[in-house]
Amino acid sequence: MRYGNQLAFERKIQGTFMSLILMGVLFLFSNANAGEVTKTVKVKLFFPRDGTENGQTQNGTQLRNWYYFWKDGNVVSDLREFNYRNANFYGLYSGGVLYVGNAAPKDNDGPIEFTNQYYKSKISSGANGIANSVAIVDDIQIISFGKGKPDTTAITAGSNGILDTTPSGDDRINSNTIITGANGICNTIALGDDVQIISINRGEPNSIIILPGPNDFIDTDPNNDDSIISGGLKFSIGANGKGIDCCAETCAHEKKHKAMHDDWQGQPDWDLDDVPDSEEGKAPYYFSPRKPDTYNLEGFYPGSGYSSYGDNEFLARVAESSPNSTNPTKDWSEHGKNW
Ligand SMILES: [Ca+2]
Ligand SMILES: [Ca+2]
Ligand SMILES: [Ca+2]
Ligand SMILES: [Ca+2]
Repeated sequence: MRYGNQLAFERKIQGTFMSLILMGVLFLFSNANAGEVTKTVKVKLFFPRDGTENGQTQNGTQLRNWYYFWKDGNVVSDLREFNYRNANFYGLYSGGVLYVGNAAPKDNDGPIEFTNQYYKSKISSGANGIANSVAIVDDIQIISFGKGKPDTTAITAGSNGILDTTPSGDDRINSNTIITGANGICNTIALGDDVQIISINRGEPNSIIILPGPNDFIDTDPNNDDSIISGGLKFSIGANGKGIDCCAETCAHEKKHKAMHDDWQGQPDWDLDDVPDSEEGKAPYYFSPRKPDTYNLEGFYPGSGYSSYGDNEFLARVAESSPNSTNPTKDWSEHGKNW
């Protein structure tokens, strides 16, 4: 069995490379030399996803095969609106232009669960048990700054069952224990075999010191070892597509950034997170009108810059779950849908 000579085969492949990519399957005929048997060979050719064999450029940048063929063949429909940038990001919306980068054809990193930091949250006194934060806006301070939770157990009697310690400051005795008194701070050192439950000059750890107030959002930034106790509103957002699916999700994400910009530009935006005041503070996500990164995306992606526009980024990630159309039958990338 022969398939013609190798050189002719290679030339034929080169000449039909483009149509192979677009059609995926082509019937090649060997050269019918005298005395040879003519055979029909069905060939599938795939392109290296991240290579530049397509030979095309855009603004002087060599195009990766995935971008060129998936756009040219309408394999990822949104790509027609995107430029390519040779950078290690998924996508970018900048200066009115949509870009896909070198991560777009790879693996998406979602879904990821994020927790609302401020809606119906509270602030706790932390390990030192002392309120180190002062409530602002309409937040309600239920334990005064510098104090702890009043009248909590500071010292117990120990194994002899007898309280050997005399209370100091505003601490006082309550049924064979010493309690922290009105200031909520332990002012007494245990004597004998008495047990020091709360360290001297501290309060009961992790006491609630500030409530969110009428607007339902914690507006105060916790200080020192104080911390926010979330109200528990969580969402799992983003998507996990690979190849053309990841690319389509990336496009949906960046187009959402663009749509939000186009729809909302010029509207009042107190916290400058590119989500206008009119869109914050409401169901289902309850973004804080005064915090730009309600779900702490920066905490998951340190150094990302999401601290300044995490709420806008959150909505772009939500959009990844609703990408526009792809055509998997025309994905002839290596390791792609037809591999
Ligand atoms: Ca504290
Ligand atoms: Ca509040
Ligand atoms: Ca805002
Ligand atoms: Ca916000």
